[in-house]
Amino acid sequence: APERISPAKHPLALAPVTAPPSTVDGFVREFLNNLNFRQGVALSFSSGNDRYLALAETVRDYLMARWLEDQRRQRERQAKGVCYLSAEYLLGKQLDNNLLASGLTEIATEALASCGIDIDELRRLELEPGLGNGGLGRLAACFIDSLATMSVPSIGYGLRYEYGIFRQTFVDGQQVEQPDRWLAMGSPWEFPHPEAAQTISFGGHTEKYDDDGVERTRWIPAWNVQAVPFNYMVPGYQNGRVNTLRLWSAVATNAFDLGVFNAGDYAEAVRAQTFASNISKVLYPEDSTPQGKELRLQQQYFFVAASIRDFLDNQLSEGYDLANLPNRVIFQLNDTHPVIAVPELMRVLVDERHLEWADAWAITQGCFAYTCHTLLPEALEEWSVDLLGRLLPRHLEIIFRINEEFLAAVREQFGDDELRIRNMSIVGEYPHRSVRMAYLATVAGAKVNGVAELHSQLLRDKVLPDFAEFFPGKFTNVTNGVTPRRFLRLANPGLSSLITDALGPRWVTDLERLRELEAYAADPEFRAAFAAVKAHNKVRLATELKARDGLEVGDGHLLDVMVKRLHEYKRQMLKVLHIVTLYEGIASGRVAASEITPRTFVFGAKAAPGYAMAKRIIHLINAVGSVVNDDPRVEGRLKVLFPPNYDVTLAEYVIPAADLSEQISLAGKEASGTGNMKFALNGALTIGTDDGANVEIRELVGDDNFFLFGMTEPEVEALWAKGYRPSEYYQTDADLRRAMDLIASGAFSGGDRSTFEPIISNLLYDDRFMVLADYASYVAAQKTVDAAYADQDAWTRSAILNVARCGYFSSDRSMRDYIDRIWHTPPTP
Ligand code: H53
Repeated sequence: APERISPAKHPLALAPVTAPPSTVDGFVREFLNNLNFRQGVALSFSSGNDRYLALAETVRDYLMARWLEDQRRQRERQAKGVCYLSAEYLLGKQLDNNLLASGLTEIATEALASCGIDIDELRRLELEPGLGNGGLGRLAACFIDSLATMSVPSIGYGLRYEYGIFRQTFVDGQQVEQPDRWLAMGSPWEFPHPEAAQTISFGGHTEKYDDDGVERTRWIPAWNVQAVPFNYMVPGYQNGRVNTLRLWSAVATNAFDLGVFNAGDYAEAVRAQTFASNISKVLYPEDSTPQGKELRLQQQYFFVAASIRDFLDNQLSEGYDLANLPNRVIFQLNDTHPVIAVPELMRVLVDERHLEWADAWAITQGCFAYTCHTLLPEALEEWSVDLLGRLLPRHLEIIFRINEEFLAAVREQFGDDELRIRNMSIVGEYPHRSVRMAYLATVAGAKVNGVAELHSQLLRDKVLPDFAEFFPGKFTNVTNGVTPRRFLRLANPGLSSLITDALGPRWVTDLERLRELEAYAADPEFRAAFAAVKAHNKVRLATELKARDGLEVGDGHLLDVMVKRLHEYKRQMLKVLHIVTLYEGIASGRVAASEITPRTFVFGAKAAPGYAMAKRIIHLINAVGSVVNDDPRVEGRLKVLFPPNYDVTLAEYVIPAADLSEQISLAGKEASGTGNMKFALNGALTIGTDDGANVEIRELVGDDNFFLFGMTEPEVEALWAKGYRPSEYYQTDADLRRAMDLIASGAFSGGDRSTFEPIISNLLYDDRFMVLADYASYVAAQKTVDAAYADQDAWTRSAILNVARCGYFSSDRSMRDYIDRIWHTPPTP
């Protein structure tokens, strides 16, 4: 706990902390102070990075008074709050967001201009903290933004990876990963608190002991590591509220026992000890396909153990009665990654605080809720009993006991139905003994939610049906959302002004107001203005891609965008087959180039470094791109662009410029998707399957404003049941055959037929994600897109209706649903 200072006497020490004056002069003074006194440079000799850091510090200074006040109040009020536990936060750049939140954008721009500085140049210098892989990490970032904006008492807990998601480069069209040194130039947005470090333990064994006649267990760990918290401000949108994101960094403990190591080998002893600091070194780059590495389990335990201890030690009032904990906090488990928090809380309550097991279990069940983000079996983490026993022996015992009592309860209800018991056991026996973290979370959580209607339904009916039956009422849905601050207000200033001119400014925190735009869709003047914004955003993207990567967007082209992680289930291959079909048609002379709607295809996608097929598909996209872009026969008609290193910063250019949003996963595979929401909100039309949140987007925008194709989830199931033979589609569909043959012929690999052979064979003989089955339907839907795009005015009308009808997808609404259905944590404005 922080040390208390005896009452201060100086009047300044008694006054509340105040922000500098919100004027241009006030800003200039603060900025120069920071430049001189913190960066230690004079303006005339400062580097761009100096100026960026001083600017960031200045924005921080303006937010500081509110932050300190909010921290004080949260502690004083002891209102129920949310601890969001997430291994990933994909934050994006902070400067612009924090300027917007504090309402300082104009003042800062003018202040810097008056010092001869172009604020845009400083914006570019910021490196985004890429502390996440994709949808799940970005969702966490949207949620903490909404919680601050809605004044919900909350704190985000996570890991401060020294290296975030890798920087993607292409060498001969193939992905090469580079380390992301995001901290190298300084990190002005974080506040380290080494004095508040926690000691986190691993390994060793457990033993029973007699505590005045009570038998207890204690854990004798083998090694420790220090968890140092770094705090980040999470400002609400112009509401004077600043919440906290607390990320943990691992540091070796300095106490080490020389005797344990080679006596006298000081250097070796130090080296062995510092390996502990590896824990927060790097983000694992797999999105929804975890690799089960020991270091990953260390990361997970490290951050949740530190977070729980931090909450119990620092957020609760003196002498707090832990029986009331469920009325004070809800720990939201973001996927299975933080689920080891469940046995950790049990261990703290039983072993350290000496509560009875049953009481501790009741508290634990009241304090956790679990969000499942996937349907892919390989994404539901399992940890081998061996590994858990070695790394966290006490936690393994606790898990066994939880499981024993749970299975006893199951037997009581269903009798000795051994198959059911085996299916529901938290400890799986095959192919090796392992702990099923999703089951543990489901048993422990007060609620379990999926992330879109369809997903929650499939979760209940297909993934966890026995649990849904055993725990009626535990399962619920909260459809994902995205923050309108970053993904509309900041990313699309043109559309934002247009909306504000029409509706006033309140849509930014009340996105359902966009409904009122429906009336404007009928107004030719508004349509023209809307189309002009889209055109402007395309130019902005074209300029950026040219400067960033030397890429050229086709003039007047339909901008057709597919940006997301590279995964077979997301089916980038379907998009490739469409492009090759268009190209082959022209190149072979069967189709006149003039018949084709000019399109620029934009891809953005990172592949997990160990995912060979995904990397091969990246290679193929680049290979198709270089052939298509160089072929004079399709000049002016088709372009394929694949800027490397798609990240939040690039997303903010790409999404507002898109005409067509590709959401083409196999039905039943994409839990929700959130890119789909961002595109629709920015006036792109979706071509998509009946999957994830696409279903809800289509319901809201209407069939006329959405290009649906492909099998439904029940149809997919039926086809599997009947027996899926992809090669039959190849045999019977001439367009498909020609496209696949062209790839197989080596046309995109300098005549080498082997380069992409594994892709072709996989499609022909395996095709787990049924690309070939949906190909014809997809190509037909793309023809409908062409026809629709020919009527520009009607297209614009549809685009406006997409914007108007997607207010539901604000993450503010998601937060409201979490509060109503799961958390019951009222805002404290
Ligand atoms: O989470 C998103 C969903 C998306 C889903 C994604 C996700 C990850 O990014 C990582 C792991 C995981 O289990 C799920 O694939 O469909 O929109 C946010 O809920």
